[in-house]
Amino acid sequence: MPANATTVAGMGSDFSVNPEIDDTGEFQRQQSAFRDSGARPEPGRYHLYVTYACPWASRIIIARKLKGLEELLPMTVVDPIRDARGWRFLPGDPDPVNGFAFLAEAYELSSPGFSDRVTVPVLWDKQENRIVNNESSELLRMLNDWSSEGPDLYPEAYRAEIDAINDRVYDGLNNGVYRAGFATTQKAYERRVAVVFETLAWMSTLLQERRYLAGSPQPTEADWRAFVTLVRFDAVYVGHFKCNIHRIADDPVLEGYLRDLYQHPGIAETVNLDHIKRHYYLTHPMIDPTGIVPVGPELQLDGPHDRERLG
Ligand SMILES: N[C@@H](CCC(=O)N[C@@H](CS)C(=O)NCC(=O)O)C(=O)O
Repeated sequence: MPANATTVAGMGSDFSVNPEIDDTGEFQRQQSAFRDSGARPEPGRYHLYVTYACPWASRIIIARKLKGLEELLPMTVVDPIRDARGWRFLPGDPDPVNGFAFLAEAYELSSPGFSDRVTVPVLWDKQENRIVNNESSELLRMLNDWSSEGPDLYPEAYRAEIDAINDRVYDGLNNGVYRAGFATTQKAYERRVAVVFETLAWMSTLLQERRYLAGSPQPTEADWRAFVTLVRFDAVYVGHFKCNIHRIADDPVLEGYLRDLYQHPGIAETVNLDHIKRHYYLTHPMIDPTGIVPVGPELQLDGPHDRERLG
């Protein structure tokens, strides 16, 4: 956590101020605290806490679906709207494991006095009553290893390429849009929005020749990590985070790539644009104090993409 940051995990902190801003107005994401890895669990041992709103959690919802892990790993979806008390469970989807009202209770039980930000996704161990891991990049690999069903999301032959692409996509796109959107100085915003669009331009060039980012015949984790940001881009990041140099829909290559991934079996049902839009527009009062959720845009995610010709 940056030196001058305050915390929101503790109740009563000022929710209208983003605590992860450094002295230059730049957003610095906190490090995930729980980093254990788990072998394939016995059925009933682990539980997943997620939200459809969050791109990091969505990677895990996608991996769980693609790897056929829905029975082994039950999941609970929290309310997409957060206040100063953090993520909370919905009356219609209560916490079946511990009966918690807030996800913060899971953090407190795992690490008494935990005072950093309470984030999703969370992998919970029902046997040991604690969080195993809350870092989506690691959870993605764990879920991939737990099942031979579905595609290998981190195939050996493409690992070096996937790692290099992930690094650039994380900095420039996944976290890049947050750094543009959460910037509190004009300079920091302009610096970060430029990086976002340089990254998109680089991806667009790569994807003119390749159907998927790492050059593999099937989508890998590199594609799903990019997808979760691309699918939120025109609906949220263009307006809410001011990443508005152009839309994804204005770039035929990126739009085709996004549609191709969206139309992959099982993926559309992991995308909940209502939760996504309500989360961003109602949870960041420091950016959008009115809390008005935009009606549009009309997305064409089911439209043609013509990407099969690339292999
Ligand atoms: N490093 C984490 C980041 C997760 C994260 O930042 N999640 C956001 C939602 S998109 C969150 O829960 N934020 C709560 C907060 O900032 O208070 C991961 O990739 O799993």
